[in-house]
Amino acid sequence: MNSTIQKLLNDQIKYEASASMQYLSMASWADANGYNGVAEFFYNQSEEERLHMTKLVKFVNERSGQVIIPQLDKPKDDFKTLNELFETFLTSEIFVTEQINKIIYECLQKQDYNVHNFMQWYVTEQLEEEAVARTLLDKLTIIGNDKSGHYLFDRDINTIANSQSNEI
Ligand code: OFO
Repeated sequence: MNSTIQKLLNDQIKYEASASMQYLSMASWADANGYNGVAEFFYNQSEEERLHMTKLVKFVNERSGQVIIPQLDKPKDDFKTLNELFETFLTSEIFVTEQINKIIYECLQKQDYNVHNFMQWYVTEQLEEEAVARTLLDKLTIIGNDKSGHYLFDRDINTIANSQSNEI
């Protein structure tokens, strides 16, 4: 495997792992603050990101590359509002998309169509996750500071997220 691509894939393993820990931290914050629906949503997101990470680890090993399991920074764990929580979600997903695009670019430069093909799954996944994050943030913007709106948002979050991903 080309060393630049291997390095980028290892970086991506770290980003997926960091996203998983970040979402776990967000799930825990939501749990502690009485938002059980939001907590469940982020526990699930955290699991998904862990699977994204593991998929990369297995792929690099299958290609006889060298995997480096990374040390992670402490995730953000202090949020003032639900809006801040979901802004963090969207920012994280946009960042991950940008990093995936860098891998795709490098694959085309180095003509590694095998990795390019593998990464298409992540491109599709990111399209979906960014759309879900934007939809949820839009709903929160509409709700504003209305506490009963937050209650309903927490109750309905999985329905909102699922209807979004079904449209894609
Ligand atoms: Fe949504 O980050 Fe994984 O790919």
